[in-house]
Amino acid sequence: MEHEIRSFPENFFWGGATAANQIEGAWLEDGKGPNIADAMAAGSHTTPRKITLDIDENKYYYPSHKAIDFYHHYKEDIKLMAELGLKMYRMSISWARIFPNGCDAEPNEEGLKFYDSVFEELKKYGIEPLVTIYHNELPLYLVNQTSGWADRKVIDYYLNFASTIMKRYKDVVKYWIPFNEINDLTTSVGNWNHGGIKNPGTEDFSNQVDDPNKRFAALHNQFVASAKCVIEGKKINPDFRFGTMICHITVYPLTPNPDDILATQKEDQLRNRFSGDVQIKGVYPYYMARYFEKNDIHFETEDADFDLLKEGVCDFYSFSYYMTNCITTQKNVEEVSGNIMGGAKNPYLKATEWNWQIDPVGLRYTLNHIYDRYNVPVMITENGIGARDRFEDGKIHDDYRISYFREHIEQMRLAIDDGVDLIGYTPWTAIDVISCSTGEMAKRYGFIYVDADDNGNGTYNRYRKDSFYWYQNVIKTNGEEL
Ligand code: BGP
Repeated sequence: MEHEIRSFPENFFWGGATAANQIEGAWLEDGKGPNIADAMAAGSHTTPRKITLDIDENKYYYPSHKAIDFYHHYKEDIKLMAELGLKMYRMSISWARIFPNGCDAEPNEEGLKFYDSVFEELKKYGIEPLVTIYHNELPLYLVNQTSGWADRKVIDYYLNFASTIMKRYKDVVKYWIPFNEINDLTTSVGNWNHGGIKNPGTEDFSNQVDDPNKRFAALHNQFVASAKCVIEGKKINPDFRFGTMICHITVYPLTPNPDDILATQKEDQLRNRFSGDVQIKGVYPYYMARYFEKNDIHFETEDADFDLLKEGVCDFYSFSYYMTNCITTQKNVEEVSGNIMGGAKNPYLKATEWNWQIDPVGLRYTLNHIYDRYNVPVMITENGIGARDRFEDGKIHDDYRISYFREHIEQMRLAIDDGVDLIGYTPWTAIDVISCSTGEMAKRYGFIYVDADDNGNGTYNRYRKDSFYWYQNVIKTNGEEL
């Protein structure tokens, strides 16, 4: 007997995502202070982004300072998102817009008002906000005053920020993500934009000097901060729902050689499972103690931390999914890149211009793997293709983006058919943003095109891409027409 493939649930959150530092601009306007994203100069696929504690605009171009100027375009942008049909908008709140130094006694009212207006616009169109509290934006002052997230004091500063916004927006925001891609701190690339850690000798983003003691201290502090945020948030409004946000780099063994299988398991444990387990199960998995011992990694913890981790678990599992990579013990294999880690090239997959492998079937596999492991509702909070768009006569024919999304959404539906409780999808990105890893505008992800180039030149006018109309119909038909 033939079975019909299950449809997307009626109340499925079709959405789009962004992050404050990649869209807002207005980096020092209305009382905002500088943050770590503001200290990253522009780079490219081949030129790494420089990290400069002294921001020198005469010497470097810093893309976040203007970004796509969402700060002055939010009404127009949200109107376009409404036209697109978004049911959910994932955005982040800039800590330094609310507390310019990160640890000020009073919040900056102008900053709070800005997000009041953003939420008001979203409400007008019935778009549900999903707010990332920390998306790679430690206020720069704290980098100089503390050792970034490796310092336990930052937990309290974060909590003060998180409580301030959760109280202010308690009636308009229900869904929260305490940390974006928290597991990025399992790699050295996470030091700066996740941990706010700049070790002596670090000059650029893609080649950072690493001190695993500090890095894992920072990760532990973020776990504790996340748990405290969940506990505090539920007191503010018991209806709040909190999600993890794991940068899920799904890994496959390159060959059936048992050595490759084992190496893949180890990689998966460290990069993916570890952080998800802490935030959903509330415990450090057994293998981490041994990992710290073998690698001589030491950091400060308090007994009470482990009770907090148990109590402050997240309600749903959300993750970003861009690519899969292969793992092998063989040397000299062809390699591919990724947002936090690369791997060996998979001969069955194609890659983007930035060498991220495209693997829609891997998304179904990943969804099943996650739901099987955690048994809580699942949301995909980032997925998309960074590509160079051609802008001609106000049109952008991005059929490659349509194909990418079509193939991934087909696999999402199959995962739902497998029984996975998938509740939402907020692709990266609702509108073009500046790239995090390269600082380029040219690496575009959006359904909405922004006329700006890598150096901040352009009209900043917005245009609907072909993918805009395509996704609009996907949402309208609840995923029936792809
Ligand atoms: C994720 C980040 C996003 C985003 C995305 C794409 O890791 O959470 O902020 O930028 O990757 O990466 P990139 O901008 O480097 O292409």
